[in-house]
Amino acid sequence: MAKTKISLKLLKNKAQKEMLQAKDLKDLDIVFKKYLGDEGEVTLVLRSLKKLPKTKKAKIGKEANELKNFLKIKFAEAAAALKEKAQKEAELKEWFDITVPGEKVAFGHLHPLTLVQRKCEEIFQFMGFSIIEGPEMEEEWYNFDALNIPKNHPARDLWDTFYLKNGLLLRTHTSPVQIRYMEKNQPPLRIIAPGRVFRHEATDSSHEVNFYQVEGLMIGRDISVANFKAIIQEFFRRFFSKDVEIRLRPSYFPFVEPGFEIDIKWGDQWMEIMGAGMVHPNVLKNAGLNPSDWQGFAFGMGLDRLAMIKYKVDDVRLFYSGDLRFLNQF
Ligand code: FA5
Repeated sequence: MAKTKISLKLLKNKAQKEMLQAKDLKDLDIVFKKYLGDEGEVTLVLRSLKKLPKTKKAKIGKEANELKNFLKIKFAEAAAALKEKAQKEAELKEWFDITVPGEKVAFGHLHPLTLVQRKCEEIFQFMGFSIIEGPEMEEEWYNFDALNIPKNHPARDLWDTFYLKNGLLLRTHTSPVQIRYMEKNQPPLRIIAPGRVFRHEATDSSHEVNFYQVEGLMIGRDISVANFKAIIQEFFRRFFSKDVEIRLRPSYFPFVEPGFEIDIKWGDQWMEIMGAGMVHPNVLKNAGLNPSDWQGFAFGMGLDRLAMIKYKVDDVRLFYSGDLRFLNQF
């Protein structure tokens, strides 16, 4: 009996020692089988019990069973520890260097045309103009008739556009906003209306089929061309941060009288930048105002052309190219 007792203790120590030496679950399984498997050392002790006399059987049997249960628990603990270790090692393989500087987030920036539009809005707001919006899909009445361009008027050819199935058209200029605003607001008034316009025309370096304008409208009792000239000169001075050479050239628009165009000196050429004039009495009437009480000027400025001059871009189509080599320069 003394011998069995010693050998049980020995088994316990050996098993525990080997268990701790197991490097992975496979190793551990081998150790497990060595002691608790079918032919394992502890199993064999238990199996040999039946050969022992009754008294010994009970005592050693108890001890051997305790050892078996003890080792089972220890194996389970060892297995759990090895699993955790394996998991940690796997995680470490995915380790990354937190001290490496992060990749810079690439910030986008505003499109040059948006920059120009915002600058215009800022300057005109400073001069007391409100910013108004109108629809890009417009009624024929607002885009043409109300602006003194009835159906068979030849001026409609200048503003050929896209007619939509819903009976509307894509506005060819921002001038319809004049009418929409005067219908609902009494003078004196001072607004600008920036926005996108559309034309059915061949493109070239200064013409696109879709581009941007800023409409301007100032109506009062005695607003004159002199007011227009002063305001627009001040606008250009602020916009280009210097005095620029401009010229007023007589021109014809059905919705103004007199009408003119404004050009800006661009290198050794003149670039046409806007149409303008004194609002035609018929237009005031169409918007519900009495032309003998009110008068004023209106203008329509090409934002793309302004941007071309400001940023020295020689082809308007670049603004719509989506070419990052171009856009990233702003
Ligand atoms: C008009 O559109 C008038 N509504 C302007 C106006 C308003 C006159 C109020 C009088 C009173 P026009 O078609 O000329 O006019 O266009 C005005 C400006 O838009 C031009 O001077 C030019 O700067 C710009 N523009 C015209 N067509 C194009 C185009 N295809 N691509 C880019 N810019 C253009």
